[in-house]
Amino acid sequence: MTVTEPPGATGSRPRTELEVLGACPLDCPDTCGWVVTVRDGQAVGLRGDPRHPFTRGALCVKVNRFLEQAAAPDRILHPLRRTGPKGSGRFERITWDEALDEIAGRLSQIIDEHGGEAVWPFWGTGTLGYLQGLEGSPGRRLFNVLGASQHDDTICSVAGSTGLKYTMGTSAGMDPEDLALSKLIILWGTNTLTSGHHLWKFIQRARAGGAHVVAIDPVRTRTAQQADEHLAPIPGTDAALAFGLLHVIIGLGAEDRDFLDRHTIGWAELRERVTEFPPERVAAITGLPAEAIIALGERVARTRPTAIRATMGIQRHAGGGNALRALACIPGVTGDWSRPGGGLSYSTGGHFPLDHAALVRDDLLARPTRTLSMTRLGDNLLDLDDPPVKALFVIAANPAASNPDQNKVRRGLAREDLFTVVLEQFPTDTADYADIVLPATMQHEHVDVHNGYGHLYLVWNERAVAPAGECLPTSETFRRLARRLGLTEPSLYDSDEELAGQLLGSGHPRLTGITLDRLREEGHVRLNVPKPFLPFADGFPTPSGKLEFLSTRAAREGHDPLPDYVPPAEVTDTERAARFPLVLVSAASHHFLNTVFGNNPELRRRAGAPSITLHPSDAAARGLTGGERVRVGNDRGSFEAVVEVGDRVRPGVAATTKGHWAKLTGGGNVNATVAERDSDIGGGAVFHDNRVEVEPTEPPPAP
Ligand SMILES: Nc1nc2c(c(=O)[nH]1)N[C@H]1C(S)=C(S)[C@@H](COP(=O)(O)OP(=O)(O)OC[C@H]3O[C@@H](n4cnc5c(=O)[nH]c(N)nc54)[C@H](O)[C@@H]3O)O[C@H]1N2
Ligand SMILES: Nc1nc2c(c(=O)[nH]1)N[C@H]1C(S)=C(S)[C@@H](COP(=O)(O)OP(=O)(O)OC[C@H]3O[C@@H](n4cnc5c(=O)[nH]c(N)nc54)[C@H](O)[C@@H]3O)O[C@H]1N2
Ligand code: SF4
Ligand SMILES: [Mo]
Repeated sequence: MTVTEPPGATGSRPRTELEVLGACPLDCPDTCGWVVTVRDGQAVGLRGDPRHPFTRGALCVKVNRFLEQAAAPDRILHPLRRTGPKGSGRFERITWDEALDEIAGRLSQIIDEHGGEAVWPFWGTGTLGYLQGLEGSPGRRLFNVLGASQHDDTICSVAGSTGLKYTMGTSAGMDPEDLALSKLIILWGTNTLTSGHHLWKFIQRARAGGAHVVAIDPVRTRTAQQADEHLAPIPGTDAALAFGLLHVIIGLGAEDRDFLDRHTIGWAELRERVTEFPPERVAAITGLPAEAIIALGERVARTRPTAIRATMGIQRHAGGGNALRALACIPGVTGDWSRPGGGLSYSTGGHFPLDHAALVRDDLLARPTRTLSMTRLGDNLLDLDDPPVKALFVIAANPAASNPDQNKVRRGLAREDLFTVVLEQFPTDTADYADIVLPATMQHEHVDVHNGYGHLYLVWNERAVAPAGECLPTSETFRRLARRLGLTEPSLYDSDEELAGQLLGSGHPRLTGITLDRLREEGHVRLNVPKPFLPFADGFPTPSGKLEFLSTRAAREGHDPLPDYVPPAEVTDTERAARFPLVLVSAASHHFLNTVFGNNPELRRRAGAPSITLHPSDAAARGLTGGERVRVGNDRGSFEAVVEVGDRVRPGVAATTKGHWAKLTGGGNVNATVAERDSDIGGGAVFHDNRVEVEPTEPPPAP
């Protein structure tokens, strides 16, 4: 933190101006460092930290409006109690004492009657801070003492992470900064310029060094538009494409024999599987021309190092886990893992050896309790018994807008016998269903510690200003609730700084010298890893220590020991295709971060109304020319959208974005159409594996 002299202070009272270092809390790989300018206790400016090696001074179109958002008139500033029916959003202001008394009373009664497992702490991704949100860090000690159900965070990256772990032993691959050293970059199901744009400068650096950039995405996104080449496969067919590329690579004899012998297991079996995917078959599965598959396979075969950047998009399908597994085989065959600038980059999260166990203290559980899947919220609220969920704590999540099968989720949340507490900053679609809403601080009002999942820096977030209204940090809310419940376990009362110290205290060499004091002083610190970073120079963290094309661990967990192509559930369902002909992909919005900022007037204006992009042939078949309002739906539900026509999508595929608040955009959003269904591995959500039809909402004009 630096204190600067006031430039030309006027008046009798001296003015102070502080620059406070912090971090963007949102679920974005870039985890930017930021600088808050504080004048007389008020946050008057926010900019990217120019010294942060990844941020380099720039935030993004969304977070540039963070301070405006923090001061927005709809910010929740006091505890609230519901006065209208569930879902109505009608509340009265109450005091913290009243709120905590009511919560403690209801909770004790529910636990007495139904046991601790009737309580479900439901954590989302509103903040990735270890102290205020990530993976349920705050409150988890308390819920463990209460013997609550465990929350399985399946909404985002579990399929891909688990799939990659089978092959690589971890989902943490390349340092994304090392993409700058690549000669071929494949942006595979990732919209870099929208969903984590700071990586782009490293890609541009590679280009300056002669790299070729290929985008593989069923939609011509901003990123695909900027690439040198764009392949648009049928959604959910990436594993087949990966095998097709390997077919070409192996056909050319371009595999790295030495790497295969020394660092992999299951090469013979993988090669056998690859023979099932000649380019002609892959062309039929993916809808890509065989020549394009052959040409890209040849390019990978002859270009060292090749980097694959694949993030969360391609796993949101029935075969999502296997898709990432298959992609991870490519650098194993080419040997790119041994070259700086080569390999696969997905999430760097697993490279941070933080002591998460010390933070969440699962040892406080008296006995193991059941695990409830986040993306089965509807099923779990409506169909569970023994015990049913009777108390739901929603923490930094907005499931009524973000979860699959919105209508089912709402039916669950509407249950009169369910006691729901929502810790929030804004009156979201979910908060409308709360019995009690507790006001949460925003990032510049609390402390937190973050790691990037698209870089290798730890970032400290210093508190810059006092909380707005009566808002409390989520960590403090649970300390107060513990006290109200009369709990005596001492660790429930550890301060935020104590918690941060425990998290950093794993003793791992990558953290040597990275103390809380140093992190606080410097704002960000890179892990103790070399640059460039070869993550598997000392072997892969698999059971064999090698890259496992053939995974006995996968087999033990009920999967094919080899990666395979698992077809998407709805994309390839011909019966369903007859009723709902359009495959709808709903990826990241440029102007919202999940549903955060979905209520910001300026970002809503820039984003426009929810839209659906149709290929000209699909539009023409429905008599649509663009600009019409339509209802987009299937047997699960529907939402309103405005038609855009363009060849940004391939025929049969339609595109929209996530993030719109249902209540601000006609009462439903895209998740009214998405199924509550699990992916092949890890039980992940399948947002892009979805079929719909569109119908005009207005009668066509008279001829
Ligand atoms: N601006 C902005 N940034 C964000 C977010 C946001 O909401 N807005 N969300 C954040 C979060 S939580 C996450 S998880 C990430 C998500 O960001 P990404 O990892 O980029 O994931 P998605 O946006 O879901 O999808 C990425 C791309 O994959 C494409 N895609 C969909 N299905 C397939 C397929 O089967 N194959 C291939 N090859 N491509 C496919 C989509 O068209 C899309 O362009 O971004 C984070 N960053
Ligand atoms: N159709 C479709 N749906 C999707 C996706 C998709 O690709 N397509 N992507 C999915 C993905 S990748 C993700 S990660 C999920 C995200 O889904 P969720 O985890 O539900 O995340 P958000 O919708 O952003 O809601 C987070 C809420 O946390 C609140 N919040 C922020 N900071 C804090 C804090 O410090 N304390 C507290 N108490 N609250 C806070 C915010 O105000 C916000 O309302 O959405 C998923 N939904
Ligand atoms: S959302 Fe991403 S790009 Fe924007 S400020 Fe946050 S970390 Fe940076
Ligand atoms: Mo996500």
